[in-house]
Amino acid sequence: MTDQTNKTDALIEAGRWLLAQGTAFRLGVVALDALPDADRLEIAFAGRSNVGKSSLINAVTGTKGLARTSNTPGRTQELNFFMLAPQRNDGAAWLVDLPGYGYARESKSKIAAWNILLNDYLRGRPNLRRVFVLVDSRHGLKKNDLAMLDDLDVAAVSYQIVLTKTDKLKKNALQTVLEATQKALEKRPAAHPEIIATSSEKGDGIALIRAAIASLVDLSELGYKA
Ligand SMILES: Nc1nc2c(ncn2[C@@H]2O[C@H](COP(=O)(O)OP(=O)(O)OP(=O)(O)O)[C@@H](O)[C@H]2O)c(=O)[nH]1
Ligand SMILES: [Mg+2]
Repeated sequence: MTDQTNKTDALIEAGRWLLAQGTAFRLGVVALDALPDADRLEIAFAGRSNVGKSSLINAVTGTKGLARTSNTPGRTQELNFFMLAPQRNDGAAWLVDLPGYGYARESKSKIAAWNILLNDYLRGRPNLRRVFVLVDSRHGLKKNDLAMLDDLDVAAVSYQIVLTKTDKLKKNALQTVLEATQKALEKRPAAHPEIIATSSEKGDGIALIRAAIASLVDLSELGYKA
């Protein structure tokens, strides 16, 4: 077994342990002055409306119905804060479910207000350690995704692309979208090089998201023994 495999296996186990510590909904925020204190690390889930952000949070935390999901785009209308491992050392991290972008059916003024809130949050949050940017594996990166990546690159906020709904895709098609996405990230300074392919429905890639979260958290502070 190579070192790389060892490391990955250890992280996957750490991720499994960490997310098994539970997650609790704490607050929904519609204005920046209502954000919780930036006193612990934060990991946010961003992406186009209906891409599967809330579903992924439910799959990763193993808690159906923790984040509200819907067939109708525009379900999540607030920044929803979930405390990871709330019983451990006052909580390990914030997981943040963000409203989707690119949803056209709301009023213009409402969309503008969401976008301002979202951008101000992403640019100004000092404890935001990583943004998972979710992209529908059937569609790949769209114009408004690229605009989001531009903003994150400029703000130097580290992000990682997560492909969603891979159960709806043939294997060859997944490889094609992975390669195209990889290429699109090459010159982007704040992009994490690894892309994670997921299906919240089938569970594919969920362990890798947990491992990525665990890689950011100080596990020894939480009482984890590898
Ligand atoms: N087949 C399949 N459907 C999925 C998957 N993940 C999410 N969905 C479906 O996609 C729709 C949108 O899911 P949500 O999790 O609510 O999406 P969201 O990104 O939070 O949407 P907004 O909050 O509106 O921005 C729902 O009908 C989900 O059941 C998946 O892995 N596979
Ligand atoms: Mg949602």
